[in-house]
Amino acid sequence: MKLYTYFRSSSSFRARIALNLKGLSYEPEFVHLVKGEQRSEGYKDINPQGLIPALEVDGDVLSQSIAIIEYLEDCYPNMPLLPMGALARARVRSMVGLVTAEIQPLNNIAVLGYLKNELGHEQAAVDEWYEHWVDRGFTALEEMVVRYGGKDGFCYGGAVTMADVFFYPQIWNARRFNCDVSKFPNLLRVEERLSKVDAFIDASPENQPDAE
Ligand SMILES: N[C@@H](CCC(=O)N[C@@H](CS)C(=O)NCC(=O)O)C(=O)O
Repeated sequence: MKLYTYFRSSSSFRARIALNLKGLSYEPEFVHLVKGEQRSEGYKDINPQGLIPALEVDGDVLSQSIAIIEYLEDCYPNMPLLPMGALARARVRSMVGLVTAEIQPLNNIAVLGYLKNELGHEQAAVDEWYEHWVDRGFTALEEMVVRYGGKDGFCYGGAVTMADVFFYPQIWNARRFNCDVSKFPNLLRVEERLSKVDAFIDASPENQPDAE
């Protein structure tokens, strides 16, 4: 398997964690987002959306981190990332949706660039925008973790799930943008717990070969 990735991309970070948790080796192919390599014709042949991650499997290419990780879950059910039971699975997917639909798309590199370059906002306003959507999403996620997180320090129940796989890169990114995450004690507890899991450590941006 080949993963198109960039060390700081939170969506690629999700895919790296899932691959690691399932014990799958992959060949990384680096796409430098700041240099705009995702918009090159060569890369758009691979993923017409011009976004990473993309996962190449036996000549086929998958895009969108949820689809990639659900594919891994279907093909490699060892170390399941979804709990048993329809309700439990739906709750985990709610947390995944909160991150993937309500936070990350509003704060990705293209959106921030558009606010600054096309709409002419100052960097301070762009930073405020970023923190606003993190704050709103994390306020809700904090409450969900209180309700469903159990005592072991994971987002849902007593083991790592897809909710953790999607949450961890988002808080890493929030810290990078200097958001105040101190007001989310339960999220901090989950972050602390996950920061001790090898699959998360090995997938972290600072441990990638393309880290700068
Ligand atoms: N919904 C997509 C989001 C992918 C995404 O936004 N990727 C970012 C990096 S985290 C990207 O490639 N940005 C490049 C750009 O916007 O030009 C997923 O979950 O895979």
